[in-house]
Amino acid sequence: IQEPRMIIVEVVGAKKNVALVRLNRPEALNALCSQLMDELAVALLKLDMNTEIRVIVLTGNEKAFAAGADIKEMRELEFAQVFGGGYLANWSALSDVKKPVIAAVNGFALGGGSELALMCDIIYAGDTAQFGQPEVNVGTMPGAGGTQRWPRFTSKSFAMEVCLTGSRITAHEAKDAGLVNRVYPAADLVAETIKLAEKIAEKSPIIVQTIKESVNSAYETTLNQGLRMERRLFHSTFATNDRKEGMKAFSEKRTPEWTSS
Ligand code: CO8
Repeated sequence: IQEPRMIIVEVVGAKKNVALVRLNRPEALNALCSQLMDELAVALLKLDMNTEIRVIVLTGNEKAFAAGADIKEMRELEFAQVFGGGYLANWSALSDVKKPVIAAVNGFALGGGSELALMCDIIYAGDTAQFGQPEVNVGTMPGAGGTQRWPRFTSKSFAMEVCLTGSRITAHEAKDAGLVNRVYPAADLVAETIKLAEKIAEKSPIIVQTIKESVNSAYETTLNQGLRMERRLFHSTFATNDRKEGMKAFSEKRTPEWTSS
């Protein structure tokens, strides 16, 4: 197996339980070519199975989170190739990850780059971040969730403006619109995001995973189906040792010791 060339994976945090994945193709503003997305999919799968890792932080560099799918790679492709070959089918790997994935967005998050951030569970941004869906300017449209997630995260009207104009919005505008939770000075962003990841990493992994699945069902199902699913998942926590330990520790006024079982 070849070592990745276009991403860097590090284990970070005081307890070494957070993975920091950096997109690392700075010469192309982290444009998401097939090789980079293949490397990312493989790395995410490995991290999802690695029991030492509790939370994944995805970032780029200060200039760009990612400036979109690789236009130079796409330029000569024909319909039959992209449709028949399932072009960029590996993009869904990120939304298949069971552990929490937090995006730390500095610089450009455009097109597929913005969509990649929207696939993450939480988005923090640096004050220089810019989000946008400029596909309309190159004669195509978002293809990795842009037209679906923007309206769910913000509003239909806001999503229409972003997708139909291709104009970029700032980190603060993205926060006001409900896309981004917090905005930090660009230089502090990754450290602040790792702090958030460490806070989540303190919790029981099995319960964290269950909560992530339940929150996601709010986007994927009707309210009634989501509520039924939430109730069932809540019931299922009673089959875990961590639920017993959590409530016992509360009664004994001590910190719980999670075993993720
Ligand atoms: N693809 C390929 N190369 C890129 C891309 C890109 N998306 N973005 C930047 N680059 C390259 C540039 O070509 C340039 O390379 P070179 O030095 O060889 O000319 C290098 O990165 C630096 O870029 P610039 O010189 O343009 O830097 P500027 O600071 O002047 O401008 C911008 C920065 C504004 C971000 C500008 O680069 C830009 O507009 N980039 C394109 C943004 C864009 O249109 N993105 C959308 C692409 S389409 C898409 O993402 C569809 C997603 C569908 C996913 C479907 C999954 C199933």
